[in-house]
Amino acid sequence: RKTGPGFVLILIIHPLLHRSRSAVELQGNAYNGLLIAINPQVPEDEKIIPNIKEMITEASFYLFNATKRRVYFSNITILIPATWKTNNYGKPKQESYEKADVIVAAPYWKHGNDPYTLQYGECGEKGTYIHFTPKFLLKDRLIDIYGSRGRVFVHEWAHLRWGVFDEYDSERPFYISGQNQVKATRCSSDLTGIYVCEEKICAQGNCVINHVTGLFKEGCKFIHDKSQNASSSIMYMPSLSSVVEFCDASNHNTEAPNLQNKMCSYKSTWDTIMSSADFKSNFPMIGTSLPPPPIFSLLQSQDRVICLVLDVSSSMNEVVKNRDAETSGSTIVLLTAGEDSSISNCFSEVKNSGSVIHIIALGSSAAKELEQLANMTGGLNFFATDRLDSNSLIDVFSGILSRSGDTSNQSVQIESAGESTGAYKHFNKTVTIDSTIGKNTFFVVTWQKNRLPDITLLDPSGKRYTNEDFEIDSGLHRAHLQIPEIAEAGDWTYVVTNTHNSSQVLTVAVTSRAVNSSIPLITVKAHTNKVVNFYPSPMIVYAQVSHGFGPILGANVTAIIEPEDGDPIILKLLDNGAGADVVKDDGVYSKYLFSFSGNGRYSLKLHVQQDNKTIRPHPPMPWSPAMYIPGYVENGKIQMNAPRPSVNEDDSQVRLGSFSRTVSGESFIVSSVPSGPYSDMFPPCKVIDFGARTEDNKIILSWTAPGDDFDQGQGRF
Ligand SMILES: *[C@@H]1O[C@H](CO)[C@@H](O)[C@H](O)[C@H]1NC(C)=O
Ligand SMILES: *[C@@H]1O[C@H](CO)[C@@H](O)[C@H](O)[C@H]1NC(C)=O
Ligand SMILES: *[C@@H]1O[C@H](CO)[C@@H](O)[C@H](O)[C@H]1NC(C)=O
Ligand SMILES: *[C@@H]1O[C@H](CO)[C@@H](O)[C@H](O)[C@H]1NC(C)=O
Ligand SMILES: *[C@@H]1O[C@H](CO)[C@@H](O)[C@H](O)[C@H]1NC(C)=O
Ligand SMILES: *[C@@H]1O[C@H](CO)[C@@H](O)[C@H](O)[C@H]1NC(C)=O
Ligand SMILES: *[C@@H]1O[C@H](CO)[C@@H](O)[C@H](O)[C@H]1NC(C)=O
Ligand SMILES: *[C@@H]1O[C@H](CO)[C@@H](O)[C@H](O)[C@H]1NC(C)=O
Ligand SMILES: *[C@@H]1O[C@H](CO)[C@@H](O)[C@H](O)[C@H]1NC(C)=O
Ligand SMILES: *[C@@H]1O[C@H](CO)[C@@H](O)[C@H](O)[C@H]1NC(C)=O
Ligand SMILES: [Ca+2]
Repeated sequence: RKTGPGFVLILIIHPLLHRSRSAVELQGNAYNGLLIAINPQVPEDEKIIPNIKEMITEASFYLFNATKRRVYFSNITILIPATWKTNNYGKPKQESYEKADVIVAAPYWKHGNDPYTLQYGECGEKGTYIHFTPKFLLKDRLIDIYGSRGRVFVHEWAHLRWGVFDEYDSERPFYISGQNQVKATRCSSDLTGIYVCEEKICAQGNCVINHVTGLFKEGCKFIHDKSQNASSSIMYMPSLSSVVEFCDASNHNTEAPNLQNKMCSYKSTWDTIMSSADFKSNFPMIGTSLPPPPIFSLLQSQDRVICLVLDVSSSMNEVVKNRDAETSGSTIVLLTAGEDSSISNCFSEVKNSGSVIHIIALGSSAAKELEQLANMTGGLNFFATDRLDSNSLIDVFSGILSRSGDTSNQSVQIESAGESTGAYKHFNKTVTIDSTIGKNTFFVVTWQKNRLPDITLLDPSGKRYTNEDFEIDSGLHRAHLQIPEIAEAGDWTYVVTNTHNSSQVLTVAVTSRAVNSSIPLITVKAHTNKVVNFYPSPMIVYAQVSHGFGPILGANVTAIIEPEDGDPIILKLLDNGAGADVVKDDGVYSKYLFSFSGNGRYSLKLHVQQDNKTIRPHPPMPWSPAMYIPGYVENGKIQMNAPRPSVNEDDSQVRLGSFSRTVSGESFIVSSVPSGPYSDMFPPCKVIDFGARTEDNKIILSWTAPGDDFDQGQGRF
């Protein structure tokens, strides 16, 4: 084996961003375990916590009524960052910023306060988190613009929990109805208001039809009556006081060109919600009494004890029992290659231990129950193959992160490469240190045979590092170099020469940290949409590439998926809004995964690379944010809100130069793959970007063609 404890302990400090599943459970009619976390960079403000409590309390009653007495919020946890004053708050156990359902953090773009839900799954799939800015929670003038915070919360909760979509569409605010009339994209269509155009753009403020599109010209807006009779929909405009329900089959507007219709095949939001798992066996509360108000627990993040457990051949019981009350809330990283038939004996103890257990299953014989240990403690699951040419253990350790939301001292992996190198041959490559990183930069080289390879490393200005500069551990076959102070941004080239007279595997891994805590890091998160998959159902692999909260577009993203036995599957992930990729240009790259070579555990690794270029997202926020209400008509008078702050070029993206990242995602399990050859099982996927426009009396249709198998290969039409 090429690893030893010493090797592992050095690497344990390498974290990586990883979002794990929500811990919210529906028990009876009550949602328990909702986690709201405040980012460590948010300055302390004594009003934030009371305003969160007020928001959730209002939301709970509104939600209860909107779901016809089916669900409300009960136990809520608010996670306060370590950067805030201590105040006898509780100590977190399995809660961490990275797992939060709701985050409070700096805005997505500089002057924006739009609440939004990070949602890039299919219809009915859960979102990742809801993002509120501190200003949204503190500035009461924003209530006129977005509606009351509790109502906004229920709107976002429906995105997050039930995978429904908005019923407005800022890109397509109008449509031509079946009666050949121009209408505002909305639900229900009973909502009343007037069409108004800014005086600057249209004469006398009247909306004018554009003869090419048949729709109103730019500058025209639909201004709602403040007082309405229509009671839906919450996915449209919960800020209207009459709106207390979701659109259902009786009033759903199937003509509106919005995401809900596009993604959910014209099904109403209420019908989509009712078909979610929450309502399979849930019954409305009987009687007329209101549910109890939510209960809040306040916890404050603190440093976590990390304990590494290598290969427990005896029993998991020992590991958990030895943890006393002091270490509850610690993190255990369990690295195991063996079988342990008694794992399930300690499940209840594990569950009560208050520890988070991350699992690294090594090789193909690791016990089958391991995944459950991580599942019940909110830990992560990884699988490392024992193939010699992969750095899988190094990569996996980079996948275990401090998860506090503080990226200023977080290590990121830039390179992970390995190659079987012939006698006296060399292995060389160039890695890019980008402008966001450079502190604590490590180069780590490993080899197999009892002979130190020749290592040469050149920095961007030509300075040369050789074996003399590296710290060498010949017993572990490993050498490492920490670049003093800040590693220079640019291309670094390494050449590792095999000095042995037979061929061997040489590997190189490079990690670094943020250069300055005020510069956001370029980060990559890797995950699949399922933890267990049954053939022939397909999976989706996702990579989220971002700079702070901003998406990075146009990167080359390659997924390497390794089974227990057999060759890795290589996929190029795309951000093109077609096939598995729901939203174009949101920095989330996706691809279907369906051609499995066998059953068992699979590991996931991503390589992300980008040249020196800048592509700005358009619109600046790719996920549909809460509606910015232009104004209302009240007693026949138009009352306009302050206009939406405009997005300035510099706000949406800075020039980053070229960069690269290597990231491991959680492992997953595939079963029911037949052993023999199989016939063409896979249909082309659904077209989700179909469009039509008129030009010179012709209708031009456009769409991205799916593949023969989902989004891969060439379909025939
Ligand atoms: C509750 O919902 C019903 C419709 O289902 C509505 O008539 C009623 O006004 C709502 N009550 C409140 C307090 O929002
Ligand atoms: C919710 O909180 C109450 C009071 O703190 C507690 O009694 C109850 O067990 C909690 N429920 C859950 C599911 O955690
Ligand atoms: C609401 O309903 C009332 C009574 O039916 C009617 O008088 C009023 O005009 C309606 N308001 C709107 C905005 O449609
Ligand atoms: C974790 O376990 C629960 C209950 O056993 C199951 O419903 C859930 O799907 C599991 N989650 C994952 C991610 O495996
Ligand atoms: C950053 O992390 C390193 C290694 O864990 C530690 O030595 C250093 O003190 C940390 N720096 C800060 C500013 O927290
Ligand atoms: C690696 O070495 C080969 C042969 O010496 C050379 O052609 C190539 O340019 C080198 N690549 C890098 C990235 O330095
Ligand atoms: C490699 O070198 C060792 C001694 O260092 C020698 O015993 C062995 O025969 C050599 N192998 C080859 C393939 O030349
Ligand atoms: C970090 O960047 C900020 C703004 O760019 C600058 O003011 C500050 O001096 C930098 N800090 C360090 C330690 O370089
Ligand atoms: C990205 O992919 C394109 C096309 O495959 C290729 O031309 C380009 O060199 C790649 N860029 C990087 C940084 O790897
Ligand atoms: C990126 O390109 C710009 C101009 O295109 C250039 O000024 C800059 O130096 C380049 N940066 C790097 C790191 O190559
Ligand atoms: Ca995308």
